[in-house]
Amino acid sequence: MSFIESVRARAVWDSRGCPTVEAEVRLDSGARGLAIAPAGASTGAGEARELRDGGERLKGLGVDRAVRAVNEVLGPCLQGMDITDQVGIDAAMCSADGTADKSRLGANAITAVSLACLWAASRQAGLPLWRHLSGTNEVRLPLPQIQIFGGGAHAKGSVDVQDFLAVPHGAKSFAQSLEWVAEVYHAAGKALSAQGKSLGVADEGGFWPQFGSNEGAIEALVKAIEAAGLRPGRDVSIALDLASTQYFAEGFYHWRSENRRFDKDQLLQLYTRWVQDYPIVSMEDGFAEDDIEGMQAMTHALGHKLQIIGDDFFVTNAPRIAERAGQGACNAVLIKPNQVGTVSETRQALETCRARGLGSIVSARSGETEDVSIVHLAVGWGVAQLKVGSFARSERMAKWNEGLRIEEDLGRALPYPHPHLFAWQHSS
Ligand code: 2PG
Ligand code: MG
Repeated sequence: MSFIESVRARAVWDSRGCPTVEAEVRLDSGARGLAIAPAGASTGAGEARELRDGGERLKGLGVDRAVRAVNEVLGPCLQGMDITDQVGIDAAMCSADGTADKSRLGANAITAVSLACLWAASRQAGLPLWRHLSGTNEVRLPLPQIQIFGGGAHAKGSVDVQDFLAVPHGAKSFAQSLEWVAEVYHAAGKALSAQGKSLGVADEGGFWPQFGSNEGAIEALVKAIEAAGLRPGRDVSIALDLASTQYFAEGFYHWRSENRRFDKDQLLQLYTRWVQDYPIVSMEDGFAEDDIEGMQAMTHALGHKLQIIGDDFFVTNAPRIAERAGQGACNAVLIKPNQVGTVSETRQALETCRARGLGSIVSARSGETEDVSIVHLAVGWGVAQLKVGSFARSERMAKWNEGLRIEEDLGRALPYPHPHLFAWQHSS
């Protein structure tokens, strides 16, 4: 057994140049774990709360209070605990915080410490984190969802839909899936430059498009898949994160870029046509975080041929997943550790998905760093899909590259991707 000797935190910087919390856990054996909390921009109202300093400095985003919460409260509280007892460690942090949303000590502080403990435990066991988590279970690499165009809260003034993503479900290995998406990404960039529509890249590295409409971005993505020499719908399909909470107000969905507004029925009609006209396999947050009726209608109408993901809708919260899935809303759940704040609660959310027959996708946030924990969680926990943003910027590439290293360790002997994924595409 090995025990926690110290837990310290420091402020570091994320991919948007904003401060975030890094935690460092040291064991009596000398083993060490390090992890950094990510940060969202299109956050759900039900997420665990970050602790930020407020005030003028750094637009109020400083994390000195969260760092102090680690150094003065969480560290002393965890000192001496058995590092293999992740559930106990996380429970101790939750009770030290004492709030339902982790707002006293901060979900940024608690997430960083929880993940750093997990890394320390894997180091102590002498195993890569994914192997430490998987035990003797068979594992394989997840199928990626990779952003090609970014919009919404990640590219202000662009289109309203947040993520236009490529899903390379026809690839035979993780390495091949990345190579295919690289071709699509570069083909998309080339086409945008040729048309004079490139505005650089959005928060997650996807191109920041100047399209006249949201549908225009979908058309451009289909063309980019073709230009890359790949077959839309057979090799590479499309996923959308509508992030619709961002433009829902007073019962209507408002698309500023097109000066249009939709009621629930009209929005569902539009989605239904898109699914007919384009090779779309997955749609996330198609209705707003509390629009249970909209999500139920969407799942009822399209759930047999489409992955319908709840992100802000579920906020990685096990009781909320159980309740809302029981009402027939969504058939898959986005899993983001910092939405709920600890490794154990993230695991509970995943177990709830499995018990209810829901799909799951481990996801990064729009504000990220070099931290690669989520790749290990996805592989080690056997989650079939991974969403990390685009195919540019090192906070994203660090994760894709970590997946390549893990695939090499595994020897690529396993079937890829997970065979049940998007089965209707393979058989069409
Ligand atoms: C999402 C994420 C990642 P954010 O909505 O799925 O794309 O965005 O981290 O801003 O919530
Ligand atoms: Mg989302």
